[in-house]
Amino acid sequence: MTLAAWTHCRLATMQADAATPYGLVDDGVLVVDGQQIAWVGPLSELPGALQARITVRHDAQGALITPGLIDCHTHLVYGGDRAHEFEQRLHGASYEDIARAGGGIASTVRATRAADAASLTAQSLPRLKALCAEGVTTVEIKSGYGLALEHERKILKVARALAHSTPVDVVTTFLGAHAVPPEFAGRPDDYLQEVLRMLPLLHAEGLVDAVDVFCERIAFSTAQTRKVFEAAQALGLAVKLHAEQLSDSGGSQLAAEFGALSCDHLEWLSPEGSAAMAAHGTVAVLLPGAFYFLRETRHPPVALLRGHKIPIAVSTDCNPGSSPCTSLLLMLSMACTLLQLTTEEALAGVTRNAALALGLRDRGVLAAGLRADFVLWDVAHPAQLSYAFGANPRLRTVVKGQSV
Ligand code: DI6
Ligand code: FE
Repeated sequence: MTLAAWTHCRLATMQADAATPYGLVDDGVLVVDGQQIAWVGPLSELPGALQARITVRHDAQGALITPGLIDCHTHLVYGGDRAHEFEQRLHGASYEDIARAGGGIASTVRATRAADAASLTAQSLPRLKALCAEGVTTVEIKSGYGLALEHERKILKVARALAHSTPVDVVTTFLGAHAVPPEFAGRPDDYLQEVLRMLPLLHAEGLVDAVDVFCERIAFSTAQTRKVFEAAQALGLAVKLHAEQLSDSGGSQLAAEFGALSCDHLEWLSPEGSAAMAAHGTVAVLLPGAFYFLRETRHPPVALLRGHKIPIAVSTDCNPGSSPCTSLLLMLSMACTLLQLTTEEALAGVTRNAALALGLRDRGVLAAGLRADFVLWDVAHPAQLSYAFGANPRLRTVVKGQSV
């Protein structure tokens, strides 16, 4: 058996109950046993018996080591782009105007349906590789630009297959209830029945890890969302929700009632919604890229989230309409600058709390018994990861104990 030790490093363990900010350990040691972390702590406390069994030594040369980053909300498998809509918005059209006029999500649905699996893979892989290049080791990918069985299946299969082209772990989410496709125009409830038909079929094919809905006045109502959640619950699937992004629809209360893993966006979250999320352990996922790109002025109520001790995650929301972004490090900076998170909250948002948002208990912090997913950075202090925007100080990524 191989026991490998990483030494000469500073560790940001991100353990929730750590005595120091970021769970910082100076002159730390990380011992890896196969795919798992066996021990983590200061060199001075490394047990002699364990030290005697170490067979491989890696000198980290003063690097900072954090858990592997987790991007817990992306729509990165899609065809085409929407740069022309960006131009329209700069000339005064709003995101909702464009959506109502048949652009927006519908235009990406056209491009995604037109792309075969090979083309969709070719278009999406660079986005996943860009995330990996910044130390991302787990990515959630949603469907939702197919909106018909064969195309939703194609997206989810491409998402699963991408995991084999890169070292990252991919978690898939069925977002059939993202928009009403053109063939169901004016018949949203008929389309909802189609969503309810697709879900068990795709689940039976092993393509669905969780279920999401875009609950918004330009998308699906809370009553429609409830039907999708009931279907997910019947299959034993976890749910999450795009909630209170453009208006307060009350989606967060509904999601919390279903024990949702997360509610995402939340600019318009009410005190009642926040209380419901706190009561059910639902994570708040903040998406500063969409806030920035849509030039929102309404801030997610961070003080309310803190007051309720709701875990806050941060993600790219990588998608062609509201956040064409493949940099999770940039989201750290924006989470601090635009949404006023602390640098420690931002880093917890892409590690510990992002893991919670995906229901993954085996990663997100550096602790014995968890997956050995971690990143070596050329920085002295973890605040520098949020501070220097546009920089990428990643030195090396280790996934399940292997350098990648
Ligand atoms: N909320 C979002 O921010 C994305 N989807 C969603 O439900 C935007 C999707 C798009 O505009 O293509
Ligand atoms: Fe989204």
